[in-house]
Amino acid sequence: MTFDLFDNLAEAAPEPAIEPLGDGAMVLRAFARAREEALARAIAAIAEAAPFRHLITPGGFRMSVAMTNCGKVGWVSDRTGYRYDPVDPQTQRPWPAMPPVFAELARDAAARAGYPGFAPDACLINRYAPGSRLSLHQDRDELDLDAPIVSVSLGLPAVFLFGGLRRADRPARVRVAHGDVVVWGGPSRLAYHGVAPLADGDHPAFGRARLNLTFRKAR
Ligand code: MD6
Ligand code: FE
Repeated sequence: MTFDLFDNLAEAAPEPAIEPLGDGAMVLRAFARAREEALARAIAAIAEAAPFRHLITPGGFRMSVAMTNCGKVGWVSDRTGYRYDPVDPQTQRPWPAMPPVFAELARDAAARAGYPGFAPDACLINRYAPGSRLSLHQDRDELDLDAPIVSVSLGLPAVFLFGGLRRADRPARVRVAHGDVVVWGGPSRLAYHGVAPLADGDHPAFGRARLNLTFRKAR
């Protein structure tokens, strides 16, 4: 047995499992793939109870991304501002509970990225149709900025925009595909980020859509 064999195997690996994105931020390629069917079923059940809707920004614009939530609190926007709300303003009921497969995936991805013990209390579910986009923003409505954010991409691939701590910092463009998980914390926790307009396509499991789950510790 020679060590050359191991060198060759390492070189043949398709791509690194962890791709650094910035200080404290990384992409775990295909990390959610093994749980894709359970995730798809759970999303459908949540959307039955708390339908996807296009929120209005405080400035009065209708968001092109459709959103819903699960967990103890949900992220909502209206003319009065952004907030985490324990009640879905559309149904006047509590948000659906976070399914175990969601919480376990988020915990495992965070641990893999170096953030053990992540216990999210909120999951925002974004649905993108071709052309939908999310402009550069910071996630700063959470009380606990020590906890990371875990972001799961499903369905059509997208270009994730990852900037710096100032809005004017030119963002990197990172392709995120079905099953990829972005973990985001520490010095990057308040980095500006967004999603470029979704290109059209047809995904075998999700059709003409991208779904994104963002897990947070909001309270
Ligand atoms: C999206 N994601 O990927 C929107 N926020 O559809 C986010 O806004 C986001 O992916 C914080 C950390 C990771 C994210
Ligand atoms: Fe965000």
